[in-house]
Amino acid sequence: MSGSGGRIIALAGGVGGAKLADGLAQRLGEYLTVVVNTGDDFEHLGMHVSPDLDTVMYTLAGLANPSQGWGLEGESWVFMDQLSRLGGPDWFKLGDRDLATHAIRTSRLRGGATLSDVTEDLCGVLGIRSRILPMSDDSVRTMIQSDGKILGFQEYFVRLRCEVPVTSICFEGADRAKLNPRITKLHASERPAAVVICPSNPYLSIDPIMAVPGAREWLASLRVPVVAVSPIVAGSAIKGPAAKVMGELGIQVSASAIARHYRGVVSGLVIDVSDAALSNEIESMGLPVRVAQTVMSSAADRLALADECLEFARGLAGRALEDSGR
Ligand code: FO1
Repeated sequence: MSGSGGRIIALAGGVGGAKLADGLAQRLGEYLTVVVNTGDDFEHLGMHVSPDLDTVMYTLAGLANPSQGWGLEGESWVFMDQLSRLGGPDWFKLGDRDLATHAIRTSRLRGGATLSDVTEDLCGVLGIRSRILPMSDDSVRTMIQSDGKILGFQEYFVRLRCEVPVTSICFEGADRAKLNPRITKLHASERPAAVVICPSNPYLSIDPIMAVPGAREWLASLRVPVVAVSPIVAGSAIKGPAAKVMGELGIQVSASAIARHYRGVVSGLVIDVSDAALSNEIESMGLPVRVAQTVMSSAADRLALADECLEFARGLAGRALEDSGR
């Protein structure tokens, strides 16, 4: 499965997802396709910004800012300085080099290109061998309901720093969106060997992908192991607001809750070594568990987790799908 053993599809959102996608990309090169959440996309200063696509793209190109996780390493901020001086909206930081990506994307989209076309061309120029596909070429916007107010995702995430409570989450436009046709075409020529759901926020990054009509059916129709990595480790999120959001939605913050969330979609769950004690509880839900080090602090950690996922999926490949609760 790794290298010569077949095509792998990864589903990913932003920073946490991009790290595992990077480990998989190092192992699999062109045999990896990453399907990316675009629910975080928004129009800002007249530009179309696709934060998760860019985070995955920059990470796989080896260009990401390692401390932020998003944006480019060695970025300069002359544009932001001037924007602030002019009284412009400076809550969302657009680096000088990063701006070029948004400008090219916006102008190509206005000229009639699809988000998939632009992403493919940018990835080509950046020398990325794996394929990166937006979940849809249509507009889907993750919206946060907080105490009666509806907030756009970046307004919630960046401007308000996730400080307001989440009452509910919806994916505006998802019901009218079409799953990216390049995704459904993927297995027409060659059936993938497995799907890996990266440790992205299940509620804010993976659910928008699943909300696109046909996404769940497409996953099930592949009839291959679908392995998810829990982003919750020892009752906390490795990064981002997953734990806070789960608490606010009345969901227990644990890897077991992630197992319940993904039940019916995945055929196995990778949990962190610190959660090994939850294995029996999760397996009693009919979901096989792999215990691994899921916190990725180094490049070697990304590769090691990628290998764990691929080996786990290989082991599940022979199992009857009904046995694993799908
Ligand atoms: N995240 C922040 O916390 N602050 C920012 O100012 C910010 C700017 C930004 C610009 C371009 C881009 O592609 C991503 C950016 N992000 C920023 C990250 C982004 O908001 C989130 O990481 C994702 O949407 C969540 O996955």
